[in-house]
Amino acid sequence: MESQKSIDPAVLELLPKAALDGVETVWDRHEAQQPQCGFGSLGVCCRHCLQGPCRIDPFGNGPKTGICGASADVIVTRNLLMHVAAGAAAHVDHAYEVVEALELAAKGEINYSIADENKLQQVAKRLGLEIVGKSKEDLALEVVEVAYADIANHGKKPVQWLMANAPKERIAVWESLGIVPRNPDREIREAMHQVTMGMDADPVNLVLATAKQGLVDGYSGLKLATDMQDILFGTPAPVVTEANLGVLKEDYVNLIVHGHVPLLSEKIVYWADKLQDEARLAGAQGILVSGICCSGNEVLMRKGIPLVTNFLAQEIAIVTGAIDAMVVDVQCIMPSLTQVASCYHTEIITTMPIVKMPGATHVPFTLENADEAAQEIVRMSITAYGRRNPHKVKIPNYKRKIMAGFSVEAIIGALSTVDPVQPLKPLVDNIVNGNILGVVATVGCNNVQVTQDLLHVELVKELLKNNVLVVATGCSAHALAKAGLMNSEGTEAYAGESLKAVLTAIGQAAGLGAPLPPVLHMGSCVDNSRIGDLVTAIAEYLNVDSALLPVAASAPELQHDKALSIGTWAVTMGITTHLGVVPPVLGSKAVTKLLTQGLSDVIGGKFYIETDAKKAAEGLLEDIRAKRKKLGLPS
Ligand code: BF8
Ligand code: SF4
Repeated sequence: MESQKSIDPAVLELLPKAALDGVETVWDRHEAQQPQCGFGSLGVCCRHCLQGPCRIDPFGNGPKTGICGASADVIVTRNLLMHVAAGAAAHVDHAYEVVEALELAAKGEINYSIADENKLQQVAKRLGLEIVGKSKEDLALEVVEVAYADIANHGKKPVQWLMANAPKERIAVWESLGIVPRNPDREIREAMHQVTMGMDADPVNLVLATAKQGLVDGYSGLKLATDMQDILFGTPAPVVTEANLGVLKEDYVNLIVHGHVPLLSEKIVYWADKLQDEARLAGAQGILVSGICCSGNEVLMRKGIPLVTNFLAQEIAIVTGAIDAMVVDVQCIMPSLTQVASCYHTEIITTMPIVKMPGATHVPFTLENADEAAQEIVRMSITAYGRRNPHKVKIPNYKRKIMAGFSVEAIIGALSTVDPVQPLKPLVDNIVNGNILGVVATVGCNNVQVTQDLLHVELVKELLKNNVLVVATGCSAHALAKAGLMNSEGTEAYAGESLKAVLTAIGQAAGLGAPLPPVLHMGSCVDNSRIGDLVTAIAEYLNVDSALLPVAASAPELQHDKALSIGTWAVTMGITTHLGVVPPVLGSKAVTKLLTQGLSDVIGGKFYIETDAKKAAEGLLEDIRAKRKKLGLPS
């Protein structure tokens, strides 16, 4: 049934067209995989050495250990550590690419500039650097040096980016557990070592190692990447645009940016604007750049570029027949894209040495040739427009207005219109008095195992009704944008009375003439660091441990290793973190209990697994109320 695939009306409209056009989608391939392996789903399959694969029989009288003697507890935690370390590696790799860009930009060796000196100074101050009397280039180089010192650290010194930015109370907890990372690369290497055959066989030790990877992700991945990107491209401020497939324009060259690192997509946006005339000469009205996944979020936040769709509908976007080129960099790019594109005129363009696809055109993108590569890509999209078959074009008429761009700086900016001296006060006062019951961050992906966007949207509607303020990133933000939860009308329709009153008052004070949206779009997945910064700022303001705040997180439809590592970081921050898709851990009862209960005694946070949206909302509300009660706040 189509309706079980997605709740996005644009996707539902195009699925029959996909079938007619002979396109095989992610949903078809998911069906072909049924039934999926039960051992793998429970996490009790091990392929860590060539004596295997081994699998544990979690229910019957089959083997209780692998050939080497590893138990279900060991196999499950070893697999989990590997997932989380892979997620951390993806974000750390992303972050250091941008560190390198800042270095070369500051040296004047590439055509990128430092767009946000104020952010640079804030970052430098946090790192304890002197800022007075330094040019922005010199200060940037000092900041870069600290980032490089973290990956060059071969001693026991903790990661400086973490020490400078994490709440003090949290650092004390992590130190007591011995999980403060020293050097992101070394920690990831150590994790890869720790999971090999004949290494760690203590599930508790493996779970602590997993928590350490969460910290690597949080500070040397997410936080570092966001800091660098804001310095290079600017800190987001509120922007208004639209989301969903209806943003595509039939008479324009449609060029999609897809992936994650804004180094490429920023250049594409720039050159698409410069080359509008060439598109007009080719018979189009102009060039429209729009975005998928986190590349979409990045250029939305800083440039107001419209959002096309999220992870699960990346193929469906091509089925519109109106996409002339889709350019990708790294992460979350389905290998099927070239196959789908072969049914249309769409050009798939890969750009990175570690992401190539047979059937795509590869335009190598480097920091040094960024402008040339971007121009070439824009021109390829114009040429492809000339090959478009108008009979194959169908753009669903669905799009929603959205307000995005809510960096912490932007949120504080809006709040300072109410209280310029203590900008956090209006937010915190309203949390304390119960007008805002709590804050929930919804993050992460789509996952084909569940109806696209359903869990995100249903969970959030339930939370809003109960006066919980929601902040969102990643594909969750896309889902909520498409559902009309990121505009003032969304506040009128879905926010509980006291939440609505607060959002209306802030919206009026900030001169919007309308309420703030009930869900604040805080950016891409690396921008989960912004949520961490907000939580840290509130905790500092109240002088309490972040683990005590009435704050929770949810990755309702997670699929990627990165989502698991972000979730692990949230747990280390002391935050209850809901997962709406069951991760492969249930094959060990002891480990499941540790992750969902035991961890909270040790670290303050825990995972909460619930696949039903209503029940998940109830569970999160219960968690928030319990935290309020502990703080002596009315609930
Ligand atoms: O980094 S939410 S599907 S696009 S992993 Fe991927 Fe998941 Fe989307 Fe952004 Ni994040
Ligand atoms: Fe089997 Fe042990 Fe090898 Fe894993 S490490 S495949 S459980 S023998």
